[in-house]
Amino acid sequence: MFWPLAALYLCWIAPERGWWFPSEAMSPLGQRIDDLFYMILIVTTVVFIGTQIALGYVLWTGARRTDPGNEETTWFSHGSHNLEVMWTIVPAGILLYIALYQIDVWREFRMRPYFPQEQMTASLTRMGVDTDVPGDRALAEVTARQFEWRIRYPGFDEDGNLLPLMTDPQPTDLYTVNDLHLPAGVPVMINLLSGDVQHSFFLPELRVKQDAVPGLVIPVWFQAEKSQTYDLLCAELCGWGHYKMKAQFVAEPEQEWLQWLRELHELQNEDGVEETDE
Ligand SMILES: [Cu+2]
Repeated sequence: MFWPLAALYLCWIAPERGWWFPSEAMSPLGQRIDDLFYMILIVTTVVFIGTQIALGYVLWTGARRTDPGNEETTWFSHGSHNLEVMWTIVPAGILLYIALYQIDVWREFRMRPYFPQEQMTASLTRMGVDTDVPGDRALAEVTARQFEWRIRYPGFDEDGNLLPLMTDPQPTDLYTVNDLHLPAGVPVMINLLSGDVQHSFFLPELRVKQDAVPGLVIPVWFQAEKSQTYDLLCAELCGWGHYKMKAQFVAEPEQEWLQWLRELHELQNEDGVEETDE
């Protein structure tokens, strides 16, 4: 009796103590993903209590069969067809319900036509990017490799306007390692690649997790609510140095992000030669 009761008590207090998730969800979609987790927690708690009570009942009635005066010392059960049907159909029904219930969150998170394209385009326009150029709206290309995150950003043209990110690397592109910066408060998209084995792009506070698969370019969108630094981790055991793939994701207002990119541009184009007037 102790362990079921302890488990029940922990189930009850874990969410409000913050033991259930790494932190509160820091993105709008993350909050909906948490709601799905809580829904499943309720279902599994009810099922857990039900099966524990059923188990206790069976043990209790089984023990009573050996009372003094009872001829039988053991009670054999050869199964119940009705019970078999019931505990097949009920879980199947619950699984089907969960599958249908989560479909709209899944669609927004993973299916490209349902990405918030208009908001992403509006954000690019505010930052002065020519959005008439066809192509996707990614702000960075993130390549996971053993054992780091290599990040490629678009650079600036000669007039200092931010360029759209191209599929192929450009001479104007800017690079960082383990340091992902993107605008906060708006949906942003990255293209996720792998340079070698399978990795997993994981922003725990934002509830974003997506495998990086060799040979695929996977678009991932998310929205950081607050301007702050978040953890960026690899959630796929990818080799001996897997633990080293801890990086940071800095979310900052659009204009600050632009300014940070300009500084990166200055740094990467600094050749160390002083300019002369000749
Ligand atoms: Cu990895």
